[in-house]
Amino acid sequence: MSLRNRISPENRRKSLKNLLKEKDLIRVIEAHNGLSAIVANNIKEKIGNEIYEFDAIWESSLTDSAAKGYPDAEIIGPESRYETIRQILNSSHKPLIVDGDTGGEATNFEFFVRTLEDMGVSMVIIEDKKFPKRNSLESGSKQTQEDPDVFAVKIKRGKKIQLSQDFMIVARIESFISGLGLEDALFRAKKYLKAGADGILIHSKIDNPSEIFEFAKEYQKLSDELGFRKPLICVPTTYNIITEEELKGNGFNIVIYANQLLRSAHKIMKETALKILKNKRGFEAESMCSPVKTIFEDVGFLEVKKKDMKYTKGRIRVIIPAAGKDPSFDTPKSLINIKGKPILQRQIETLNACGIKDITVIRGYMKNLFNIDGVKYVDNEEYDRSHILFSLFKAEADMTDGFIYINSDVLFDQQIINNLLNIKKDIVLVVDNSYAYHKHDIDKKLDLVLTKNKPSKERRVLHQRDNDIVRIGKNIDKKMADYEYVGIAYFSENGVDIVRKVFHECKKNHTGSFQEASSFKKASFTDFIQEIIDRGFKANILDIDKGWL
Ligand code: SPV
Ligand code: MG
Repeated sequence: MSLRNRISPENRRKSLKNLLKEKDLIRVIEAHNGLSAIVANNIKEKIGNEIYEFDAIWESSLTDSAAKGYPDAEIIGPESRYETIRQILNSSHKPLIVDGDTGGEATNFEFFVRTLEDMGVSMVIIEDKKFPKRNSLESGSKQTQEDPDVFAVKIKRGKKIQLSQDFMIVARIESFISGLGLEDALFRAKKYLKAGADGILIHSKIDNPSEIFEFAKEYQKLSDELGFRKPLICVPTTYNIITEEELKGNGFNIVIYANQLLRSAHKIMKETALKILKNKRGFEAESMCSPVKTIFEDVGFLEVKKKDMKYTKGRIRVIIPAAGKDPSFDTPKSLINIKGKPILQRQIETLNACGIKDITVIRGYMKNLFNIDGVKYVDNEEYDRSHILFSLFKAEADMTDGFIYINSDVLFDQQIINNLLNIKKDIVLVVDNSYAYHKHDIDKKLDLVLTKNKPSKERRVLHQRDNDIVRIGKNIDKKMADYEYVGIAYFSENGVDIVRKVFHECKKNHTGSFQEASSFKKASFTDFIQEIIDRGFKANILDIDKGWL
């Protein structure tokens, strides 16, 4: 089943009538399951300036039965046929014509019509044989035609029971198959059309089109006599030499290629099995097979994979702004070696260990030194005139499904990232209050945080998850502050909507100093969070106790 070919039953049902109005000849191919329907639906060929494709699909009794390993003799019951029909409908958007065999007894046919109509089938074709019929193509098989009056009543009752105007019931005449000939075929055609049939399928199993052409000529005369002309259909399996142009020229409106997909699959299946047997391995058979990837592509498995990647938490992207120049160092801070490895390398390894592979690094100052693999680089050419917020938004395209923000100079444990991903909040900043125990030794200006609820005095009560930030910045009094911001934050998909909205509004309208920064362009990440809070959005905390540097 493919989720690509979506069409409502109503729209699909009426599409065949619309096509009949637009085109002289409708080209129909058989399908017997979901996969063959995908092929029938999608196959296209450009010839000259025109794209050729099949207009509709035929759900054949021969191929449905054969695909299930049964003879075509009305052995497969309606429920089994509905299952095949469902597979075809689920895998295509084209109109479907169902081979209704004899339609069974008239009451059975009424139920069949209603079900097909509801499913979105456009047309059912029933053949005027006695139940249970035998396939028409095998010479010498018993072919008993139904009494034309009994068959006409079946058509009448089917037409009466259908609900929509779009559904069509076509009568298939088997007089050439049973040996009764042209006269009988025309007699029946008149009766069935008068009973309300929406078209006639004239069947033949000889190897040339003479029978159907003779019928077509007389069919035109009959139509003139009746004052209306309903579509004329044929199934050129045995007289396959005939071209579509010739059929059109002889007045045919629909051509059904009734069994070729099943027969070709069957042939190549046998050859493939034989190749494997002979060679005692699969290698020699490979060129006869579709690559697994092509099957995955056709049945929509690659889309499943894509969605898994998109919606799985492990696929969250990390953005690390690393463009700035710290006056205390002569290389980008990201690339400073800690015990023989650059900080960025260590960050990547920890994130990879958490299952996070999508990492964007924004570089600016000495950007050519960034040659660590496994990340995507985005550049901030204005790194010396801007600050972290400006850099961060250079990676705006990567924020879409939510992201984790990480400062370029912070090292952290895997556990912090795992805990962060488990918080169901839109904006979360990782904070630590252990700085309080050594704040007197620190003279650096820290990013401090005031929260709505105070940290617990009991140091074992960690990971406060429902606590909002009230203030954040470097100018908060150390004695008053509740936490230090660690340099790691999480934004959900909603959180991204918020930050995008606030950023673009400020970028457009803000003038002068911005929170603790001299201008919006020079804003730090914490200035931006304070702006978000001031605008009434919530920024939560993840309270940790060490595990970072
Ligand atoms: C089918 O495809 O099942 C048909 C056409 O009914 S034929 O096999 O030629 O009878
Ligand atoms: Mg059939």
